[in-house]
Amino acid sequence: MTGLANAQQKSNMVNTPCGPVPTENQLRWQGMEMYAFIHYSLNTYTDQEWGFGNEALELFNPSDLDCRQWARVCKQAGMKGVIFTAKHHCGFCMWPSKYTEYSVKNTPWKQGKGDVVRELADACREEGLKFAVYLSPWDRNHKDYGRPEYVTYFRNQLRELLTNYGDIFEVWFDGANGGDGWYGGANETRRINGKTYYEWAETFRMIRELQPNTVIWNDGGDRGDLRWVGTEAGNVGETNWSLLNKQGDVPYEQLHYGLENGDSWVPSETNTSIRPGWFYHDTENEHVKSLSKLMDTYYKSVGRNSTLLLNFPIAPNGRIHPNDSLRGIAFNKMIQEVFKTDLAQDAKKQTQGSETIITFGQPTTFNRFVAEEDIRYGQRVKKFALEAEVNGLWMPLKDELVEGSDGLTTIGHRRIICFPTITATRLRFVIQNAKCEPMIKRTSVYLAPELTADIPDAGEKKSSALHYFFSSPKQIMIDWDTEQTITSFRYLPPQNSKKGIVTHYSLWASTDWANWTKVASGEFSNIVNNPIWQTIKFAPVKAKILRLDADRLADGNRMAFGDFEVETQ
Ligand code: FUL
Repeated sequence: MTGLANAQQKSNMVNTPCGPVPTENQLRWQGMEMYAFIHYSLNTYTDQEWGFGNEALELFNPSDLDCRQWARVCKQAGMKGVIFTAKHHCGFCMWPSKYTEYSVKNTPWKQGKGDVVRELADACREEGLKFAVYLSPWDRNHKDYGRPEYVTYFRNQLRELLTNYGDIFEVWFDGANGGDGWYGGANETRRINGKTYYEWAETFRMIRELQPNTVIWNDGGDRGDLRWVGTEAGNVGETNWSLLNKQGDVPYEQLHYGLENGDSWVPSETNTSIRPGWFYHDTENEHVKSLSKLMDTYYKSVGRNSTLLLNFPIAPNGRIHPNDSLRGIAFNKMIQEVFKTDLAQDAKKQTQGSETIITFGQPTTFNRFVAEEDIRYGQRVKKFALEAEVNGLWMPLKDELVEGSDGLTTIGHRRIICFPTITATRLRFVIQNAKCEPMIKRTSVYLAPELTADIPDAGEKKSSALHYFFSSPKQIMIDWDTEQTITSFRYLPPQNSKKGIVTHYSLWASTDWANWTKVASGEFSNIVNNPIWQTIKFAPVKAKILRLDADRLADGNRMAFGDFEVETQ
């Protein structure tokens, strides 16, 4: 312990209010640090990210569903628990809910006698993992979605999940709410007010009664116990306060960085997938995140006072694909390797006022610094400095994963600072600004192996090989000199802004500029939160001109793209 205050001072400070403090549940949850998401539903069989709500029940018949394999992989990947998509937006229930016919009970799998939630809950317990559920509030299957009756249905389902499957460590809802759907055959668009429609306060009360030790996720609406970080890319702000205000809207900045003077303890959870999509797609098998990317995600989540919720999709056979499991396990091994030996363990640590000097017995080589606050007493540090004595000279260190500043701001549960490898005799850690007396419970240094950087893409856009033009702000034309046989169209949305992202499209083909045939139309689901390549597949079509209509945009009134590609035969 490198306390900046002695034990007596510390015990006095317990009674010194320094802003909000975590509950027991939040502390326990924060200590889990990494846990897995598992996305599995009918989408797995339709190659979609969001089901419409009318996907056929017959599709669900995995040949080799093995929840024990999922639990073993998660365990070996260093996950402390699993959150399972018991029901995604399509409304299909992975357990035999007695409140709907749209569930595993009406599928060919195990002649309708199966229960994936049960199998996974049991497997997790056998592996010593905690278990939790994701229940989508948006339900594109249910006829009553948008009406008060649906809220009762939603709570009934939640009650089933919270009473029949043992301890649930977290209840995960979803910010995606309302839009088009099947809705019992109505086939229409239903908009709801996410703040008022679900009457969250009542639902939260029920959750607390049924699962007093759980934590509730939310994205900034009615305050739960933890917050979404505003992106699915796998990072939270380098400045990350575990605070928000109890009331009021929560804009992206607050989701991502927290609120320094917030009046409630609402820590962050960073959720991302091990591959581009949340659900399994064959086409992504070679795009499982590299070890470097996963380590970068770890530093930008667990290393920034957050937890990491890492998704493993289930493949159609009912198992985690070997590419994902091998990478997940390698990721955990790398974390263990990096943090195996604290090189400051035997060093002399002297603290005076706000400054701690670590004096190494001999010149020591390292590239990571870790600091932790004792968050039982709140989050206090606002700004710190780090200097290393190299060849007799003090040199300032900065977080190399942060651009534009030194990145040495908040600490919280854990802050990991990455910098190029140095050999130093001393390290100076100075707290320059804090809300009140800092309560540092750990400082350590490590030497991480160099990782091969991801191979950057060549920077060349696929679309630069095509002749295209905008015929209107919401229409793009691509033409060729000769007739082509086109098999698919791929769209990459703009990467840094929601403006112009196409959420609903129609694609048309022509051979003469006059007669147009609709090739495909639909929705790019979840494209705003997860702006990855979207593929539109169709039966081969002959065309000299292809036209993409942006039927709906996420924001703004002019369509935009990061890139696009046309595949021909
Ligand atoms: C999003 C959903 O829309 C995605 O499909 C996925 O479940 C992700 C975790 O949350 O908002």
